[in-house]
Amino acid sequence: MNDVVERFERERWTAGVIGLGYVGLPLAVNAVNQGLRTIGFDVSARRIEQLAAGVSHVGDVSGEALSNALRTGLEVTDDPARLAEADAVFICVPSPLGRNRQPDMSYIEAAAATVAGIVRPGQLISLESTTYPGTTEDVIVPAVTGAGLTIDRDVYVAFSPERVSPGDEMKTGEIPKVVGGVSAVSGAVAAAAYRRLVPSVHLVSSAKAAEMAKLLENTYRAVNIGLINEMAQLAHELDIDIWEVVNAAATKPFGFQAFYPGPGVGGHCIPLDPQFLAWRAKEAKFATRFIDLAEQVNTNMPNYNASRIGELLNANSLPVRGTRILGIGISYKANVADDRESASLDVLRELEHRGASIGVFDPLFAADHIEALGWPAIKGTVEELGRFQLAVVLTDHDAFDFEAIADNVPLVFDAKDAFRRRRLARENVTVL
Ligand code: SAJ
Repeated sequence: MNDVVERFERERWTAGVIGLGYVGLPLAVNAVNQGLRTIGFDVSARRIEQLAAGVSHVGDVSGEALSNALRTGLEVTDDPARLAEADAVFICVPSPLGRNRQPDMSYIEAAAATVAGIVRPGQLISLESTTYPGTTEDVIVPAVTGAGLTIDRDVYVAFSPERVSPGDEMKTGEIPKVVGGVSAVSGAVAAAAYRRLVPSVHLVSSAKAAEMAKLLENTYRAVNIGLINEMAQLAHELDIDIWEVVNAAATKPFGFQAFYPGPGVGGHCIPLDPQFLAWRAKEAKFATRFIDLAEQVNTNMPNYNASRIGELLNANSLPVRGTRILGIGISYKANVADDRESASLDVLRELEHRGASIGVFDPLFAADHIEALGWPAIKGTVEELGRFQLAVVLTDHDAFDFEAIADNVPLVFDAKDAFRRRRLARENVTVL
């Protein structure tokens, strides 16, 4: 085993990545930047064609970084057979929830089938996709043994959760990684491989522990966001400014991490990941009450925001029905052009359901994307802003001119405390 660990620690081996999305592409580019030849595989021929032309679809990988990687060791392909050349294969495919919030394992299972077709002695196979504890043993190991190979004698199998936070400045190569093997030997080999990719590797005793660590990280966020969303509703009932309270509590230099209320919880991680744990817990006849309660509170936040907006209109003798409301920001979080699972869309749909006439202003999206959602795309000119009676700030991209919004729209509902965080005090702005 030591010679294998040595090989991964010292030699120039070849990395293989299955899935070149917001996790796999940064991993592949980082591997090349660490001096490793890398074969990036994706099932989408179109995505491969674009990547080969140096066009990146991932916000955290610039066209320049991609082109540089293509020049210095990255090959992209839609031919899975090329992965046989890789000494370590990193699986970075989607792991969404399917119908009735059950894990949709189809992408991981398809990747496992690809591995079964290319796996060979000497390889490390590492699953990175967020999933329920036990997946690596249940799905990846059988793909390897089914190909006639033996774990630890021929092939090493591990799990290492991705920790990408889209739009944040920390890059894949700078973030510590948790690694857990299906055995101690596989764990040691995987840790050696990952030490070539990231500055810090934290080895745990099993793949299941690594799978659970990822789910704990994101469940921690979902539950604390649920807590602050409930506190926001209570504070409003008590006529207390929740934002002032959070900022005050955050002055405590220990034992408190600030979370903030908002339109709800979006993205492809926080709303979904805790459900993997809840699903696996149910299989073990265990009730995950915190996860379930946070899910209830967070998924009700769009409705709560719509009610608060209705209250504000009412206080200004305006019915929701027929009022022209401008949605400011549809991404699931600031400075990211991604509206998957975005609570901002849910707020606007609820307002429309209550009879409002909706327009959308989000400069991170093309007009046709917004119009495909069923709403006119506003470019933010003074003339356009003046057409609306209320603006609702749902995602506070840095690109917005908040002064122009408050100067030209009579009423503003600010679900992100965007104005005060930018030291813009405005009489016509009401915070969540
Ligand atoms: N949100 C709140 N209040 C908060 C924090 C977030 O309402 O105090 C909302 C955001 O607006 C967003 C959602 O929750 O709609 C998720 O926010 P996020 O900051 O967790 O954003 P993600 O999902 O892009 O990134 C997360 C990572 N974020 C951070 O660590 C800061 C992390 O949870 C995971 O590493 C990553 O997803 C992942 O891929 O699992």
